Amino acid sequence: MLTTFIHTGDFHLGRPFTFLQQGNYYGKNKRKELWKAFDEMIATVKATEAPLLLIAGDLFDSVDVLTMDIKRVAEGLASLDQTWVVIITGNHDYHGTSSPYKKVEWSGNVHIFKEDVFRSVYIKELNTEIYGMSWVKNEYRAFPERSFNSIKLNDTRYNILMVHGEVTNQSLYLPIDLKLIEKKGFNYIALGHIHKPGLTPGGVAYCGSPVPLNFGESGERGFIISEVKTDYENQAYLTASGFHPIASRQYQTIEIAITPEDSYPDILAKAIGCDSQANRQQHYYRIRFSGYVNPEIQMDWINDDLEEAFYYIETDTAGLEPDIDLELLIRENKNNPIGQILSELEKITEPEVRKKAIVYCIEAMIGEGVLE
Ligand SMILES: [Mn+2]
Repeated sequence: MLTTFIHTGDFHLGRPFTFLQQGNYYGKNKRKELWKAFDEMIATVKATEAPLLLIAGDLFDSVDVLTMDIKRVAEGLASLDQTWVVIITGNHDYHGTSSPYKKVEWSGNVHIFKEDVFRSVYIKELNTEIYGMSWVKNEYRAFPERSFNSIKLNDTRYNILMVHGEVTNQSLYLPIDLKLIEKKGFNYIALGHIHKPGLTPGGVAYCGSPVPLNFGESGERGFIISEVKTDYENQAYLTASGFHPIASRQYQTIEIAITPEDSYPDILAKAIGCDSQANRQQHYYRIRFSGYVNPEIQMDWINDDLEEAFYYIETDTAGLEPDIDLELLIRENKNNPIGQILSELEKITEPEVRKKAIVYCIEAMIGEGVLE
């Protein structure tokens, strides 16, 4: 009888991480963090004595991951000798010619779906039937509807569906029609691919990425633990699912508004004031400056000047405009070289280059006392 199961996926193990802030340090730490999350997942399966673990695709980041990484996963799953593990492949680790799943031996408790039509595995001791479809190439513009429609559920069993794709009308990543899959009558639908965890009241869930992978993935991450109770009187199964967070460094994108009255130390203080010292030394920060800045202030070294206050910091000053009334300056200097230079610089088409050129020019002119 099924009592507990864990739904995870989208680990993207073996992913090479690159960061804007220099050095391989962050990539190495990120790689370690992924493995730590995998180990924590294995430990949780053991601690909860869950008899079933579902991995809904993209366990590996690519079909070119190192064999040692695949072995590490296979060993971790083999250590779950009281647990059935059911895996589907996703767009990143699709089961093609160079499938990572072909490169190592998998223990007897691991079942891997290897076709892009729906198949099922029935685990008798859990009275549970799991239907799944794997990716065998890296693009699916259509859901295998005919194969899905041929599924006939046995209502006396606990029925689970596993699919890796996108709940949407049109996609290159296996579009899923939620209504279609819901009405079949599965007790639980384990989805993968979308990295933001989400659970519907109808028992359809994206487990999300257990560790956030980039600045697009904000908020808490983890996996899903579901409890199953059998209602013998009504011959039904009751499933209650909860989210189990995994502690990892989060990605924070923060907007900071600058005014022309702010001095350079004011700007640094605003950036450092965005979060507590403990948080700044823990998470990844991307600070976006916006508003108008005193044209005397150069933002070129802002990242270096903030580096020590953060574990990881990247800054974006593209939304920051120099506090200059350029039209007025050009008009006031219409008959001298200052106006001529400024109106030439204004013709630069690339906005970032234009902005910098005008700021440097004005700064130089103020520095030389030509302009005040
Ligand atoms: Mn995917």
